[in-house]
Amino acid sequence: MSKIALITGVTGQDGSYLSEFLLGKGYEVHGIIRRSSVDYRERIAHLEGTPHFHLHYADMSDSMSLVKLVGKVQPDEIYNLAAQSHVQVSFDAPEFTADVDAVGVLRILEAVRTNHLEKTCRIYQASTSELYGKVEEVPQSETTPFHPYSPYAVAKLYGYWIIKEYREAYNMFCCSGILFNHESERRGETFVTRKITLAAARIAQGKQKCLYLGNLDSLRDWGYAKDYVECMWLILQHKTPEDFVIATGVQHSVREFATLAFKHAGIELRWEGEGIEEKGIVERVNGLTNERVKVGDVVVAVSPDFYRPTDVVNLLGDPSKAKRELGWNPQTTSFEQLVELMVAHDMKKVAADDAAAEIRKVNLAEFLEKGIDK
Ligand code: NAP
Ligand code: G4F
Repeated sequence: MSKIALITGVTGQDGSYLSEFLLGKGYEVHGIIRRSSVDYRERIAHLEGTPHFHLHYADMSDSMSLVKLVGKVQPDEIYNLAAQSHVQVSFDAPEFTADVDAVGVLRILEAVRTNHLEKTCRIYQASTSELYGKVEEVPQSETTPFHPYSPYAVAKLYGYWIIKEYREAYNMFCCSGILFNHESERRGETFVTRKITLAAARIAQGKQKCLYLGNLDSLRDWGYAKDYVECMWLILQHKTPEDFVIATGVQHSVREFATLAFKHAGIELRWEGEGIEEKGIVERVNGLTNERVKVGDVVVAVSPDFYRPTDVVNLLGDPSKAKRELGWNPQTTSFEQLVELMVAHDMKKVAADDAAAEIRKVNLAEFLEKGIDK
């Protein structure tokens, strides 16, 4: 009998990689999707229609939908990845963020209890390094005190504690993976890494003039999402339910990420100025096929629009426990490889998007010429 997994957040970056990973292990995978007026299933489109992969409508803010679905699917494992996951957006929509990211976790736990699955169903909660927030020590490990520093982090802290509470109160196998930032070619386009790799590709291809960013000094421990989903599974296969920090143990600034990304796109940068006045200026170009990027052009500038009311600026994880107890290798993909693969992907994507737009233009021109009513 194959194991049954239920993934909330299946359409997200991690949900899509985790689905592939679990299908590869022979699982029957069920995912929760939401109704949307536009197509948001791009990341899992290649899995739809394949055997053992099933999608169901439900919502983290709708208890009844979760209770019914858990009863129907009878999962052996639940991976609770669904969240309003953007920190800056959580300042604009704090109540929604709390509902989905905090109370949503409680709804999942109660759905399992209501269906009397608490002895058999293991639950993984997508927790976050944002819990460390205004950090109290560097690097951060499982014993570092939390100091959440955004509405998102406060909501996720509730999720962390309610998981721990149900583990202790009801003896449930539920755990939090405290994951540090992990990125990929499937990363949402408004997170800083993907925003940079897409902009570097567009600027290199003459489709954009300048990239506007916020805090360039912010430090992150960036890993590759594909490596991290394995850990989610390993945490649920562990003999006892425990929480784990998942990180690479290597730290870089936003500025360093941008420098390397532009380099892979064929643009060497030098930095001038400080704070709001800082600029990334073209120092040298290598192998670009268009002549629109010139030495001396300002291609990165700072905009206060991307500053946060409170910003987390020094995240560095200590993955020793995961290494020791799960046998996980935190350096499978290096920072340099991560940046390179994201830029290579986005260079192709930008070129392909242009080709697709050209085809759409031709189709539209033909359509207009022929006219729909004639
Ligand atoms: P993501 O790409 O933003 O995906 C979030 C997923 O949650 C999407 O599938 C989204 O569905 C779903 N979702 C949002 N609100 C929902 C609701 N009300 N009901 C049902 N589904 C809902 O996030 P990710 O990067 O894959 O991250 C996965 C999880 O790990 C999140 O909980 C995030 O907070 C956490 N985390 C991420 C990182 C990281 O660096 N990536 C680090 C630590 C923790 P739609 O497609 O319909 O919007
Ligand atoms: O890419 P970010 O938006 O990711 P952030 O805030 O670290 O959150 C991500 O990682 C968390 C794990 O630590 C997850 F829990 C969360 O769900 C999400 O996946 O921003 C990274 C840093 C911040 O300090 C931000 O201030 O980059 C800085 N930054 C500078 N300019 C920018 C920008 N961030 C964004 N999104 N856009 C900018 O233009």
